[in-house]
Amino acid sequence: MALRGTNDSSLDILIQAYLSAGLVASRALQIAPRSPLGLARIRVPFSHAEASDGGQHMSGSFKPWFEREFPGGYPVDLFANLYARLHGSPVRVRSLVEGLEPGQLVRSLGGSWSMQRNLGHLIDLEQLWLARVDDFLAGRAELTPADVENRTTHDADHDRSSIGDLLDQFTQVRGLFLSRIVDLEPQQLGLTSRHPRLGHPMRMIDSFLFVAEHDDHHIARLIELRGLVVSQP
Ligand code: NI
Repeated sequence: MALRGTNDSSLDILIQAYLSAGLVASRALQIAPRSPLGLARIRVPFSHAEASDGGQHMSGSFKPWFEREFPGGYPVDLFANLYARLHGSPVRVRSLVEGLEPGQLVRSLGGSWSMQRNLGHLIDLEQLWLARVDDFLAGRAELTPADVENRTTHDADHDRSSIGDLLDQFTQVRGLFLSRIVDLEPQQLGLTSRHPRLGHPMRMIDSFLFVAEHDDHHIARLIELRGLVVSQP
């Protein structure tokens, strides 16, 4: 793929300009600028959001992660678009924690994960995504299974880290993942292996859609949490 050679610093400047334009637009619509997308108005009952894994996966207005289905079929010739989505996740997360106090970033609402723990969880899972790329390329019949109880994230206590360190770590591990997939050939993107939890074959490119959707799942939660910690001192 012809993505290598992208000037990351100039790309980041463009992305920041894009985000700034969005902030201006939200101000024009009189949406509270500290509440991206105005989602502070959405109230998820946290007793309902509690899940067996500690409530980190949203319910209410959000579909629980384990109820998601991935039928496959993502076009291989749209890999660059998927790559762009995966590339943008660290910047999107950074925009959502900007301006918040340390106490807001580690605040747990209704026993669910704080903003920092959601970010730490994204960092923790990057090893799994890398391992699965290796599984596809090695021709393994089944992908490396996820730790469905998220023990790593529960044990890591990401609330004790600084937000700056967590952001840097996510940028670093995602960069490693991107460098691993950027040069894959279309034929490699079509390699298939069985997803252990979903119980059906998955192509490598569809596994990247799985990663992008998992990013969005937790980024949506970060948007919601940002609105809640700002509006509920
Ligand atoms: Ni998750």
